[in-house]
Amino acid sequence: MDFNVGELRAFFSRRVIGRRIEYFEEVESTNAEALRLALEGAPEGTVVVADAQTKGRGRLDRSWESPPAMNLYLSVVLRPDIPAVSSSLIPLTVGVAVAEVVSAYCPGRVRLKWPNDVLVDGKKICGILAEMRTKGERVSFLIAGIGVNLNMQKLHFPRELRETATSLRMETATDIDRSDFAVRLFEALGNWYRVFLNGGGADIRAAWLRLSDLVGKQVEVVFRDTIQRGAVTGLDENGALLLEGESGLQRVLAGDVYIARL
Ligand code: BT5
Repeated sequence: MDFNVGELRAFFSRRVIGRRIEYFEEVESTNAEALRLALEGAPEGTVVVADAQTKGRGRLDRSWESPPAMNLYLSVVLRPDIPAVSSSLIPLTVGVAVAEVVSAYCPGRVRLKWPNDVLVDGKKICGILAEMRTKGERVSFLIAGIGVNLNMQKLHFPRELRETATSLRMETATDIDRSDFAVRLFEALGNWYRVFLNGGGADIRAAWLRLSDLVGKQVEVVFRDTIQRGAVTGLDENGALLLEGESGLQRVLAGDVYIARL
């Protein structure tokens, strides 16, 4: 089940996302490769895809398991002409697009976890890493990195991830065609990115909130050595998580969310 990059290039040559596709057997990180291309002037919609990553990155120096021949690791160069402060909605936009595609394979079982995890029945199937470069107060470009576990089996995961991570194959008991998934993903990304550019932030937030199932839940958000606690009331215009806690309404900009045990 090879990744058919030729088919993908033909299909997306006239659209924004995927108008240029760079495919590698192995890279350290598709985000690093996309960053390099973006600094050289690669156009919006350039996608870097790799069969394997040797140093797949998560947030905060964490790593992303990226074995060859089974999953999708890709990074998209975006060049929205917007103030940097308005960019935090982009990772959520990407999350909604991924969740929509994963939902086509396992309807009703997909949830988003703020800011950027896609879960199937509570287990992580996709991580998103957005990295930005600014020019003054505006976005110069943004790299949206997406790792989706497609055909990984339990034994391919390191032991410590076996209870918390999953793949589409594990959830559906069928082999997933990576090219098919990529076609659907590029289309969904293109559609939702257009919604974002056309001022559809409210639609994105509504779609995200519907998929997250977090509103009203009591959560703890851990960022480095700080913890914020409260009940989720929604997202603000920029995608920050809103918590109603003991000290009033708080905006959360970064961190990992845990549903509090009461
Ligand atoms: C993320 O970080 O979830 C963002 C991951 C982004 C990966 C993509 S792959 C293409 C592109 N190029 C890159 O170099 N990166 C992007 P974070 O929320 O910090 O979660 C990282 C944590 O997820 C790790 O510490 C593990 O606990 C867990 N994890 C690692 N690999 C995993 C996998 N393949 N599936 C599920 N969970 C994983």
